[in-house]
Amino acid sequence: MAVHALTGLSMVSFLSLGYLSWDWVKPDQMENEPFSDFKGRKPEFKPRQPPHIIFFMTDDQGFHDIGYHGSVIRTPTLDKLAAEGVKLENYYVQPICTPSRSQLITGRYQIHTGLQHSIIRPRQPSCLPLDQATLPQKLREAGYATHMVGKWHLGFYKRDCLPTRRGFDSYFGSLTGSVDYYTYASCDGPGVCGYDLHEGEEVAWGRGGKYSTHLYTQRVRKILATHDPRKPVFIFMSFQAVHTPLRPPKGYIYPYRAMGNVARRKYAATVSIVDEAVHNVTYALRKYGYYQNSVIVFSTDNGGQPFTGGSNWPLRGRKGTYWEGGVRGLGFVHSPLLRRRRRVSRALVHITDWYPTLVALAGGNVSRADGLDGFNVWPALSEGQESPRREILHNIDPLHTRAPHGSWRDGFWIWDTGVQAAIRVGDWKLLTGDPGHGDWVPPQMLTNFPGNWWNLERGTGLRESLWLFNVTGDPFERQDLSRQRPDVVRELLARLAHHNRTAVPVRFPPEDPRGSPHLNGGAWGPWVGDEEGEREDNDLGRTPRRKGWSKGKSKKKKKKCKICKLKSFFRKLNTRMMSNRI
Ligand SMILES: *[C@@H]1O[C@H](CO)[C@@H](O)[C@H](O)[C@H]1NC(C)=O
Ligand SMILES: *[C@@H]1O[C@H](CO)[C@@H](O)[C@H](O)[C@H]1NC(C)=O
Ligand SMILES: *[C@@H]1O[C@H](CO)[C@@H](O)[C@H](O)[C@H]1NC(C)=O
Ligand SMILES: *[C@@H]1O[C@H](CO)[C@@H](O)[C@H](O)[C@H]1NC(C)=O
Ligand SMILES: [Ca+2]
Repeated sequence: MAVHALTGLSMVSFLSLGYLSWDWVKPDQMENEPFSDFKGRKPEFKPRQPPHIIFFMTDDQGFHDIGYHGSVIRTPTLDKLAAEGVKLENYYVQPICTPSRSQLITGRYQIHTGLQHSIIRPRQPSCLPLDQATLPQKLREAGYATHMVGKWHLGFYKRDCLPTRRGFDSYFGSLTGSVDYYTYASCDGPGVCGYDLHEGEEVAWGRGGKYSTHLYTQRVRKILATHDPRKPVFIFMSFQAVHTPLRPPKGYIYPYRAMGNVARRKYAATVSIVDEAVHNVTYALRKYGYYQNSVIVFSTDNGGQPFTGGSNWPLRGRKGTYWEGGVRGLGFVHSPLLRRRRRVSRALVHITDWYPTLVALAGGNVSRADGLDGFNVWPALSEGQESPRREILHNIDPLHTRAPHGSWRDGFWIWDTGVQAAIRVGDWKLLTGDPGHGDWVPPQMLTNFPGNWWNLERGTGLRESLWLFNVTGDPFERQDLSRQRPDVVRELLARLAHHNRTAVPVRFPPEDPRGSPHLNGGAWGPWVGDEEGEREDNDLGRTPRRKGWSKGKSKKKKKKCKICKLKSFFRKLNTRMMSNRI
């Protein structure tokens, strides 16, 4: 009882500090104000030459972890780019890595790719289905050079799954979900560690040692310096930051030394390095003549993890949950090609929308026949038109542990509320099953955070299996309206049932011990041969083969020495590093 009183009290004091106001969304910046000077113009805007597209994605950056959302974290570059562009303030991503990335790159919901459940684990023989066309493939068809730098996390058990086989001309980065920022070691349980830095389809031995945000920035700069700006380029810069394990260089921590909370301090520094990276890349865009004809998109992949310094305040929940804190994304578009700049957009936008939006912008070909779940939102972003999107299926995960209190009866015999699912229709959001911890974690001012706070809030209020919110009026999900509005509940349950009828079976194969790095030269990489892979997947389309994954004998000797050093390093690895792999 005392515990709850304390919680309530703290909440009240945070409320009175004004944290709950959306004060960064000024009413005069709203998109639906009348703009007479644009009336009667052709809605589509086609630049003479397709624009260069730079897509920045951060990993686990929380809603409250950017300067313009009132954060203590300093992000001057991101704030400026966003202020000059269009801030997306009704923008949604998926709650964890693989799902968000799969939806970005296919324009489809997970129920249509089989990736409904969890992430792809390093030893799982699974990857983004090969019969799905990808965003870079489409841009390549439209004449783009396509480059990816950074985190993949869409599977790699065979060569055909690698980024260079899924539409990217070049790739430099890590294939698994979480690596060390300097050593590029990635662990999948105690003792199952391997090197994970790749150049194209080869292990990039000897290229580690440098902090990844700097390393990746250097790579993007090099691409921009060597590419001919007269040919359109797509660069997907997929930061490893700001995922754990947080080890920012000391110099970047210094400005945050006054922060009592150590996790938050390191996290803040990590975000600031991303800000600097975006500054450097934008500088290179200008210097090498890309900027005037470029579209820059910035997006997080999922909500923040308060346990390790992230913050989604004042939203409910965190990374890995279907509460707004897990799925409401940070994002903005910056481009000289935007027709109406310096705006906050409240248009409903989802991560699946980038695929059709960017392909259309590139002059490429997307048709209804492609079966996309995304919409072309460029007119909404660029001109403030209404979003064509009315609904978002956040997910249906039939493998997630059943909510103990859920039943078909609670779902009016329309839906089994034991199943984890969430959907947004207009203002309404409905959640069923176990959406994950639904706590509101305030900014980490407490030195001993998360300790005390976490224990107070955790696991409370999960007796239910169905919630309904007017997320437009109540973005913090404080007022469950499911009892007042059974009519709306039934409607949304029917939408879930409708979507469920289009779902493909979940792919979540058991781990394959052959995937262990110690059986593959000390590195993570494809372990299933092409022939075997073909037998397994002969129902799926494939892209043409290229020169293979190098296991050439000539290289073995050189590798071995590196492996000895790495192996001894892996033995010393702290196992705590593995606690946050998603
Ligand atoms: C940005 O560029 C400056 C100047 O070249 C350099 O010192 C800094 O390390 C770069 N930062 C990143 C994150 O790449
Ligand atoms: C677009 O793709 C469809 C099939 O995917 C094809 O029939 C059509 O000819 C293509 N259009 C253009 C302009 O390439
Ligand atoms: C979703 O569809 C599957 C396959 O058709 C079915 O077995 C399952 O019962 C459906 N789930 C719900 C909650 O309706
Ligand atoms: C949701 O709340 C907003 C703000 O209070 C209100 O304007 C809107 O009409 C509500 N939507 C529905 C469907 O009731
Ligand atoms: Ca993530």
